Amino acid sequence: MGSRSDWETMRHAAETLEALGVAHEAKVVSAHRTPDRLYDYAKSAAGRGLKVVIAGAGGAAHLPGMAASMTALPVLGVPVESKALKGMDSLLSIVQMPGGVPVGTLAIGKAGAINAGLLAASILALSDEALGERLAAWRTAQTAAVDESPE
Ligand code: RP5
Repeated sequence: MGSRSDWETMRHAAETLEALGVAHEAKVVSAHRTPDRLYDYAKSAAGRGLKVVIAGAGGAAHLPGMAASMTALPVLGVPVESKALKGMDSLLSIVQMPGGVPVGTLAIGKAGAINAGLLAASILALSDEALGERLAAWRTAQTAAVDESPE
């Protein structure tokens, strides 16, 4: 994520991965304040054994796109809700990538962070049967938890 201030949103991605038993790490890597850290992180990600990158940032949210420009791993972008523009700035910064450098962009805020975790797990489950079963169980539990009655 681009800042420690993004953790309140991005922790939902981490918690989702935790619930599914997916190994992960969480780092602050700013495209603007720590460009060298971003370069090192993106360039070394695949070699360190990472399989998917979830990049959350707000405002002029260049982190996901810049990460995607430096790794062939799938990059999932989470637009963090900004104070000034409610995350519309983050969303548009992340989603409007030029053809050739994809970022899979999720919803603004908590829902996007949760879904980034789920989508990362789905990608990993393509080659991990046990994870696929955990993901299916997670979805079944979610369905069972939805009451039909509103009261
Ligand atoms: C972005 O600027 C970060 O991703 C964060 O969402 C936003 C504000 O950062 P702070 O000023 O709170 O560190 O780079």
